[in-house]
Parts: sequence; structure tokens; C-alpha cells
Amino acid sequence: MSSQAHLAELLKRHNISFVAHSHPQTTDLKHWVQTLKDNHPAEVSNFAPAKSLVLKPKGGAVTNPILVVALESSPIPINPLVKSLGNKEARTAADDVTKSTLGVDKIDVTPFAIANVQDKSTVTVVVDSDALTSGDTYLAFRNFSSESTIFVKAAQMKAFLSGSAVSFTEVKLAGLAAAAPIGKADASKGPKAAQTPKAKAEVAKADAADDKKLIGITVKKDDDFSTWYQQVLTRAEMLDYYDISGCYILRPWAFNIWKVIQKFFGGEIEKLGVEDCYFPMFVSSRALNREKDHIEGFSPEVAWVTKAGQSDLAEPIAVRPTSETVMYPYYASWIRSHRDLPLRLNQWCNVVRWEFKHPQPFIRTREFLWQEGHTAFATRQEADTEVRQILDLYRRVYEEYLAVPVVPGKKSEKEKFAGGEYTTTVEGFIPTTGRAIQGATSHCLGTNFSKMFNIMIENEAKERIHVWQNSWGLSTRTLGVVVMVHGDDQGLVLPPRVASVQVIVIPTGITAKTSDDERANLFKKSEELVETLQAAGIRAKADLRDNYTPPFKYNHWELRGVPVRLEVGPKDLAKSEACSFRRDTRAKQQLPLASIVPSVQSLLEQIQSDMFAKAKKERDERLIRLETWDGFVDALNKKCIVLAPWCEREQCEEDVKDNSARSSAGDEPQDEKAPSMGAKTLCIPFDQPKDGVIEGKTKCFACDHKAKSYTLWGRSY
Ligand code: 87F
Repeated sequence: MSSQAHLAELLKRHNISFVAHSHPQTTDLKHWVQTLKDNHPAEVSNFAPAKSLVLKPKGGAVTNPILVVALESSPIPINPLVKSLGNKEARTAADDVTKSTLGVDKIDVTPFAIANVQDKSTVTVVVDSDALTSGDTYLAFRNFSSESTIFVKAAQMKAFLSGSAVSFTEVKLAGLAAAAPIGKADASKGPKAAQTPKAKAEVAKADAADDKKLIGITVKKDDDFSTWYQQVLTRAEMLDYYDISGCYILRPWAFNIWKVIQKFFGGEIEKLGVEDCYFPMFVSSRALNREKDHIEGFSPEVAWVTKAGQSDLAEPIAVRPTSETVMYPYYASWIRSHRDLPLRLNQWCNVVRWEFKHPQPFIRTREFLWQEGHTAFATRQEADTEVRQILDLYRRVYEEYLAVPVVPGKKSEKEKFAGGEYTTTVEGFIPTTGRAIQGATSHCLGTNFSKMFNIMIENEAKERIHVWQNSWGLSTRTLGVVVMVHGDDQGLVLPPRVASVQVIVIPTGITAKTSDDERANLFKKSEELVETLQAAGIRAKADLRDNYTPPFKYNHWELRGVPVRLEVGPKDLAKSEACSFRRDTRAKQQLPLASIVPSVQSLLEQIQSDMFAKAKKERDERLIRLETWDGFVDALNKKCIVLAPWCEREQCEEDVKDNSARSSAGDEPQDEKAPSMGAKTLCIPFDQPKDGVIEGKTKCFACDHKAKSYTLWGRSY
């Protein structure tokens, strides 16, 4: 049950009669209540709006999340309530707890979400007894939208709860709140709880926070990064959660960014002579296991199809985790002579890796989109050249489009793709968590795969040789990186080059005194402005919705990260100007309409380069150079990455990892999901320090061996 259609189906299945009602969009709980008062279906004159809240109790009898269903007018005195259940205290559950328990977003929680709970013993339900006193009263619940409400009679609600095998308790919430000391009746919203000015002020504050919750980001990026990240993604409508863990829905706002990347990268590899193609997503176990070395470490992540309907397949079929073993048998049959080379193919597709580590949208997902390039050459030299050309395109995707600085380099032997000869990478950095992130990889496979798959040619000297191969990939992880690096407490901040809306035009300054003609003129001028900008190739759009105020629209587009807002009011028009607002710096500036196109173009370019410069400055400030072990763990704990001379020995890398794992209980990870991990090598940067390793002289920072290169280290995703 995760949509209006599902809910209607569920109620029908349970023989519960209901009235689903559409109304103008509501911005918050209070607005919703008022809207229903003014605009409710004729048949439900006697109704009470209801609210639902999920609590996570701490210490005591109940360990499950608690779903509280109450009249909107009732207080929810959290601590007195959980105490009455035998617990010490509780707090409102984080978005991800709500989602994983009830299968819906916090905002969409209603008692009907219980239908999503497989094991009913995992939730405790508390219902405000005031909501159930009159069976004939309709209770109003949010219907998966701020524009729709679903009405169900209290008696039927009770029957649904009783029949759903969930443990549910009726509690008189107003009574509990009245008994609690004033000011401690937290989350109280009822009139009874707010009897002193101070209590009233607290209630008002809680209300305001609740209101904001529905439309904005409620946590600060620095305070609770993982909740912040989830809120930004879902509230900016980039992504939605799905009922299979590790799988997510990419909504248009995110997919549009992916399309910009596809266009740039696709265009560049086409110039290099790479062609697009598509191979099947299924792999036979025979093909998958042809290259034992490479698949060995990865095999636990391979997903298998074993059934069609109820019957077992004769042989299980794997879903591609990457396509080397899918494609190379065909390369063997297509490549006969040096004249068939180079063979350079790319595909844009999905892959599945059934990971068991904690999933994170875009960053670590069980299914993701990527491009994978697979090429074959007659010589090592051609393969080497291409590895670096592709890596530089990846660098450009990050730096020139996503405004994210990366370090290009070579992976250590331990971190490289085991099936290949060497791996190159672009490494990004997330300042808020201090963790590095692998942005994309370009591998030289050498002749390892061509030996396994018998991909041979007769070269010009008439010798039979194995071909040289590369493979390279860039995934939708890019989208997570751009959000994590640039987003702020107001939400998404998009670099102009990837924003699907670069400029949002919003008419403003309309008051009760504004005449219809003036208003129409303002809207017309806004539309004309958009046309002018669009004609110059700027992705502009006007927000002419008449049921929202300008501030509501400002928040709406700020949350979604639109780089520039142009406010057009009667006073601006009188001066032939518009007021521009930059999302990244929040700076405002009046712009003459006569030169609006070049002004906006240069503003967008400025934002793009300023965003890169800011991200680079933050990264550089956290990239510490060290010569010895002293200060290494301290730097990691201060959320830095470290460049240090290294011997390049695998044993040394393992020792560094062990010795830098978070040990003391005091250094709590910023991101609660971050493991207490040790540092890994990120890459050996191609750009080595000018005063770099002196052969035979410089010592490894971590052991007694001689250093071979300056290597970048860090905790990573
Ligand atoms: C998971 C399961 C099975 C990564 C896996 O990086 C196999 C694999 O081969 C696997 N996870 N890899 C390495 C992928 C190498 C390479 N493939 C083409 C890329 C880029 C695109």
C-alpha cells in the first residue's frame, strides 16, 4: 500500500466504505484542516481530521516503533504516552525507520500503512480514544497527496485495526496531556496543553516546525547528514523509496541530470569512435563462470533467476552485475583479424549487484544505471591511450558538469579490478562526512580476458596474438555525489550545466490592490521573459500557478535547487528590470530586461564556476599532506584525506587499514551509517607533488620500506 490506488484497493478488500476527496493543494496540517472545513464532500458533514505519528521508544517494555493515531485537535504528549506503555522515553522516528517499518514516507503515514507490515509483531499501535468515541464520525486521513483526503468512519477504522492482527491500545491522549506538567507535554497541539504563554509559544514553535516539515528540509546537513540526504532526495522529488530494499525510483528531476551526462559523455565517446549497442541482461552460469578469478570475490552479489511462475528453470540464469562475461564470447566470434580492430562498444543499461551493506540512494544501490564501455585493440599502447582518454572524460563529467573536483589516479593492486591489469579512477570527496568516493573507473584489462575468452587476431606480422582490452564505467552514483557535495540546509543546489530548469521566473508583488489587468500583464511579461530566455538556449520556466504565494514558490524551487530565480513585480517592470536570486550564494541583484539574456548567461556561468571553486576549496582544505604516520589518524578523524609517500606494498595497505580503524568510543561517526572503518588507498594520483618521492631516499609514511609514490588515503564510501 503505497499510493492512492493501493489504498483504495486495500479498503475495498477489507469491505471498508470510504470517500476519497480531491481539494486544492494544502501546505500544512492547519491549512489542510481549514481546507476540509471549507471544502468537504456533502456526504461527510460530520468528520474529524486525524494525524499519525511514528515514535521510536528508548529503554523499556516496548522496543518496536509505535504508530500513534490521534485526532488532529488532540495533543500527543510523547513522553507521558510512552511512560504509560512502560517505556522511559521516545522520539519521533527518523524517516528511514518509518519507511522501513511501515513502507511509506513519514508524511504519508496513516493507520492503513499497517497493511504493509509483514510481521505485525514489529509495530505497536496507539489510538487516541477520542477518535473512536463516535463510530459514525468520519475520520479524515491524508491520501498520499496534499490534494486528496480519504474519509473513513471511526467504527470501520476500529474494525480494520481489530482485524489486522496488530497489537493496538486505546489511550485518552488529552487526559494524559492534562496530567503532565505544563511545558513537558511535548509535541502537544491541543488547546488543553497550552495554558501558559510559554507553553503556547512552544506549541506554536512545534506547529511551525511541523508545517515546515511538509514543505522543506527539517534537519541541518551538518547535524544529521543521512536524514538530510534522504529528505533532500525525496522532497526535491529526485527519488522515491521502493518496497525492495536497495532499489529506488529515479524521478524526472534526477533522470534529467543523468540525461545531460549521457549527452555529453555519449557525444564525446562517439567522437572517439565508440558505438552504442545493447546486450541482454541475463547471463548463463557457464558464461559467468568462464572467468573464475574475476568473478570469485564478487559471486555473493550475483542475483539469480531460478523460477518462471511456479516451475523451476532447468538452469538458473544470472542477472548481469557487469557485462564482461556477457559480451566477450561474442567478441571472440566477431574479431578475426587486425582489420576487425579496434572494436569499441558501449552500452547504457542497468546492472544488479545484490549487496548486503547498508544501501544508500544513488551511492550504494542493488540496481543501478551506468554506461559500460568494452573495447579491444591490437596493441597495449592503443589500450593505454584509451584508458586515459576515457578517464579524462569522467573527470570532465565531474568537474565541468557536476562542479565536483576529483583526483585522477591509479588504484593500488589491492583496490584495482582483480580481473584486469590496472585500474584508473577519479576520486571525489564528501566534506560533510570526510569520506572519499570513487567516481568512475577506467580499466586496462590487458590480455587477461582475451585469453579466457579466446579473442585472438592475426597481426600484421602474421602472428596469432591475444587482443588488448579495456572496460570502463560511470554510474548514477554521480547523482548522489552532486547532491552530497552541493546541497545545503535549504535543499538541493544544482550546478547550472546539469539543471533541467536553470531559471525560474516568478511573478510577484500582487496585492489586494492589484487590478486584474496589472496581474494579467505581470503574467504575460513573465511568459515573454521565459520565451526570450528559451530562444537563447537557456532552460527557463515560469511558475504561474495561481493557488500559491510567491514565497511558497520561492521555497519550492529553492528546495529543488534551481540555480537562478527571476522575480518580476510591478515595480521591477516599471523600471524594465527583474530581480535575480542565486541559489548557491542567495545573492540578489536587479537586472535590466534589455540585456537579460547576456546577464543571465554570465550569471549561470559564474554560478557554475563559483560552485566548482567552492567545492575545490573545501576539498583542498581537507587534503592534508603528511610525510610520516604522525597525525594520520587524527587527520582522518578530522574528516580529511591524506596524501603521503607510500611503499605500494599490499601488506602495508592492510596494516594502515587496521591501524586507522576508529577505535575510541569517543569519535562517533558523523553519518550514523558510516562504519568505524580504516583508511584505504584511494589512488596514486597521476599528478604527483613536484617535490615528490626521491627514489631510494623517501621513506614510506607507514612502514620502514622505501616509498614509491605519493598516495591518497582516506575513509571512503
Ligand atoms: C559484482 C558482481 C560480479 C564489480 C561485480 O568497473 C562481478 C562484478 O566484475 C565485477 N562488481 N565488478 C567489476 C566491474 C568492472 C568493470 N566492468 C565494466 C567496471 C566498469 C564497467
